[in-house]
Amino acid sequence: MEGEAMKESPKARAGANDFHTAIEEAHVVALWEMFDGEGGPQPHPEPAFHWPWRVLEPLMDRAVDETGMADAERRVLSLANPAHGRDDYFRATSNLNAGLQILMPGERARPHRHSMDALRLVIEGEGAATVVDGKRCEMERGDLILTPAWTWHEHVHDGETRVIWFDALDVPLVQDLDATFFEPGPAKDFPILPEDTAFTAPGLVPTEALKTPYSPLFRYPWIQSRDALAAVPSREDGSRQLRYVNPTTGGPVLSRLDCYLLGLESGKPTQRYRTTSNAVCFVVEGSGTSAIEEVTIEWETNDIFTLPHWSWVSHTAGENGATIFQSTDRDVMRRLELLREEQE
Ligand code: GTQ
Repeated sequence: MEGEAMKESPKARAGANDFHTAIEEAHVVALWEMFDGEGGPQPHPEPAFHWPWRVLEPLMDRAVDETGMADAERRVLSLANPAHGRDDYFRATSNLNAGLQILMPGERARPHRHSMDALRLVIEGEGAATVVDGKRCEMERGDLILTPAWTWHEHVHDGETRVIWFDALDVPLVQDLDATFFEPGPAKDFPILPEDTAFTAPGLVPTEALKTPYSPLFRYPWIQSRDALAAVPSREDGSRQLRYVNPTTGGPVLSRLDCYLLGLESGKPTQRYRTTSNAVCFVVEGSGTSAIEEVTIEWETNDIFTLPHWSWVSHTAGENGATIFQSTDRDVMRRLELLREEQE
């Protein structure tokens, strides 16, 4: 037996070793040894992750003690998903960054622009504004404010209390594509865009050709989004959904961030679905639970949690129903012909 093994295996093994040494030296990899050729995204995406407001809120106050706006470009706590490691601190989920930003009365986050798309969903406070390419966008709870790629933006605050908002950006995708550009202010050379009031009549848009790859509306006020969602017919599972769109194209508000508002009826689990796109959820109203593959998240108002791609998802709202804002990379996946969606 041993003699036989001595005759065949070592030779075969030596051959294999020679081969593996040779391919390593040649900087090539034998693919047939790496893939089984079946299934979805491999390895499976990270588990869903949850950042509760009760944990983050005290840290925002401490962030104010830690740094003044003279020293910080932006006072942001970036939500770093542990599945991606602490060094990858811009990844809340695969392609999406999220964070919380705080500005105190009288403070200002100076103007800059970057190649990343960004948006803000206001959590609390009054009297702050984001100035986007010279347009002043007031920030009130639930408002969506867009700061599209390469638009100048600064945050100012003339109010009386702290202002906190949710930030979402496409940082990981732009970093992976190595297309990050950043320029500090002063802001200059704004494109000429119609005032937001030019879009406030439903179904009417200016005929003047707008060449921006983003919505010319930079502010989507909460009172309008809330009333619109309330009027949307419910699906069979009790959920209602709105998409925030660029009124001139019907497409996503930003080239690489596609936003939705989801209304949930109390106690009714939504139909399970999965998609190749990723989402970061911000709970605008209510509480509930979400079953996301093997993870169940119990969320409350102002909590943030992720829906990683290709994970089966079902949400159930608590007593008074719930409203969830979702920032996604869905339209990126669609335009790349990589969007797959399934419902049970
Ligand atoms: O407010 O411009 O969360 O540049 C990360 C990068 C916010 C901002 C972030 C940014 C900003």
